[in-house]
Amino acid sequence: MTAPSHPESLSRSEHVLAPTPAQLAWQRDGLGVFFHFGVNTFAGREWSDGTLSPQLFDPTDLDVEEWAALAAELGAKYVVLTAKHHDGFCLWPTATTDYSVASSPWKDGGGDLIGELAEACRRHGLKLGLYLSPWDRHAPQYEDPAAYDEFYLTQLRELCTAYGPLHELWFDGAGSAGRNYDWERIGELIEELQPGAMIFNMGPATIRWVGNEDGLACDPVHYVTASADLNNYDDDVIESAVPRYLPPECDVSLRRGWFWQPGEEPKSLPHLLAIHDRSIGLGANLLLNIPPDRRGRIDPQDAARVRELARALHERFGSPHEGELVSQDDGVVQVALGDETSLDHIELVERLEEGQRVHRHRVLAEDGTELAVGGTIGVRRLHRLPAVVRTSGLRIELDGEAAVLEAVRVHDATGAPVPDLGDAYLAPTSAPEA
Ligand code: FUL
Repeated sequence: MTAPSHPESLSRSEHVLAPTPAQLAWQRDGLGVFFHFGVNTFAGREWSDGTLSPQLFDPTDLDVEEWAALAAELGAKYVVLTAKHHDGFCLWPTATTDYSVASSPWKDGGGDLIGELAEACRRHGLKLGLYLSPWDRHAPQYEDPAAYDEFYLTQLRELCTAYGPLHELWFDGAGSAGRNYDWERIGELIEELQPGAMIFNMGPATIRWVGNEDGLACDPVHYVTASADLNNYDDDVIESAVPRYLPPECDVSLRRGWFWQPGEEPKSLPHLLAIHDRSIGLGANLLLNIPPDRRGRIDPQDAARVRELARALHERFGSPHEGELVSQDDGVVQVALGDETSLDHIELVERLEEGQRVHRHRVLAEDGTELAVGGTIGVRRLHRLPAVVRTSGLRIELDGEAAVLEAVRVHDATGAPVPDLGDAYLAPTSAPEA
């Protein structure tokens, strides 16, 4: 298949790029939980420069079981842990540097946080992803690109061989503007050792960053693109010679910062629900950061807010009414709901095996009243209606060659908390002080 050079040509079906089965499975997972934990947690820092003492890393009551249980309770399908943040401190006893848990008082230097979390994830049916910052402010080799590439490849090899199947490898572009890493060898190594892992944003990426750290996508959400933003702090854009199928992941922290800091508070429930609807509800994945505190536990305020969110999502979407797709002809989908049904949310699922097709859509009630309009649908699209509607069927009009829906569900969320959507939540983006 020849990849198109202009997005307009994507409407020609022979040119629509399709996801791999692993990409589609990752998209269907939808929700992940990020854990930022490291020396910064103990120093009240967002970024540090690689000089903090490993002696600081001393969680007094570390309980990864609690982390995994909370992620599972929220309905997450995967987690991503900062194996190494920009400061270079490693959460596993790597052979590449002594700047790691092996030099810390935690378990007298005998601990392996990644190993512990991998086991907890297995117990809770969660898939494991790891973040390995390319930018490393501790490693002296960083000044010598060839030496650093070897060092980084060795770290990646350790992570890819010791902890079972990895679901995602998170390559954060922060600090890396203008720097080239050996992506060819990094890609070969992943292909050899973890062929099922999604590769976040850099090099041979299979998924991309949505372009902000507020957890917000915008309609339309295109899965095929030739560019992705590098990071939150520079204007650099990663361009590929041809478009690729690269579905977005929206990352955002429950709190203001990525690492736990005293005095910060979790985002409000309406804010979190708005993020849910602007990410998962637009067909993107959501990676919600829940930063463990200095004990190595989840801050009780954070745990309570996450449980509130889980309950609120369950109230809204926990009792779906599955529509019957009676016919799909020429972009018109007739959906039977059975008897007159009350609904205030509509959920659409596009068939994606042959690529993303829908670029506009309209949803009408049985009597012809327009209920919702939008752009892309993708792996899931949620429409919240301003009020409850009663109807026994829906007519859905799709624009997009060979577009097909896989499922239509409706929800009656009467009484459940619903968010006030808007862009008011967008936060400013400046680099943290390091
Ligand atoms: C950013 C980093 O600089 C932050 O510290 C955090 O890890 C976030 C997920 O990505 O670009």
